Amino acid sequence: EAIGPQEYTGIKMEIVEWSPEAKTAIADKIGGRKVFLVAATLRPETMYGQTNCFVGTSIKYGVFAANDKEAYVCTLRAARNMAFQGTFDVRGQINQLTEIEGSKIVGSKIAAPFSVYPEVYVLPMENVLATKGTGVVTSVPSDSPDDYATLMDLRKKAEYYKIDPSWASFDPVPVLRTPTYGDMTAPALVKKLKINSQKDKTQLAEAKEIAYKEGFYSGIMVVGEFSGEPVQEAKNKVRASMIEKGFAFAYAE
Ligand code: A2H
Repeated sequence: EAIGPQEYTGIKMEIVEWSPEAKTAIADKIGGRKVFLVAATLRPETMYGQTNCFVGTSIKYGVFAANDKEAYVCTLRAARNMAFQGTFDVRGQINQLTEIEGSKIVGSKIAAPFSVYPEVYVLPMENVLATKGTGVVTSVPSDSPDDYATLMDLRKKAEYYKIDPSWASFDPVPVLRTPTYGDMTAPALVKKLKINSQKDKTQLAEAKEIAYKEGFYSGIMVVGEFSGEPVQEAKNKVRASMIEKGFAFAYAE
């Protein structure tokens, strides 16, 4: 675990279409605001490869007014942090419009900024921690072993996970290339370490470590505005570009 503040990027994923259950729960509570799931990531340069977004099914999420026009879905814990980071219109104050369980958000269609797939779905992940980031994880299966293993679980057992198979049908796309693992780092590591599912936490922790180091120190972008540039340089450029376009904001904890 990192010591000292962790600098995340909060990715704003606008709700394009609520799941039927969420629609009923949210209706009339948001005052006409646009609603965004906010995913916390340490890898903004990989956002081109988003294929879905993950929530924890038993996590309680709040819908918080950022201002008169926008509301953000995240944990109360994250909203409290955001309130002191200039994210909301009134500093230090939280305006919770309503609350919703993760299981009800699953199946909602959302916009994934910068992704080659402009619209993707919200899916369940077992290992989402309510105590880290925003409790919302955007999924990049090309470069995150956790995301890839979870996506494969969902495809294998759609019924068990109570999802429509079409929601998990977006294939991983190449985002960056490394000399050792090519342009599908996470799938290569999942295979190499014989990871069978999101439940293989020990091997996944090792794969995550390798993927992160390999991508950061040896990766070259193969997609987007900074294609051909080293990940080390592209990382902050992609982040700045997303923030400038209003698709993201800085989030620390
Ligand atoms: B990362 P750290 Cl491509 N529960 O974003 C579980 N995981 C969470 C989380 C939560 N509440 N909040 C964020 N995360 C994930 C992209 C990515 C990430 C890639 C590769 C590796 C990677 C796409 N998912 O993370 O414990 C988010 O996934 C491995 C470092 O604070 C976030 O960045 O170091 C990362 O874990 C933050 O983990």
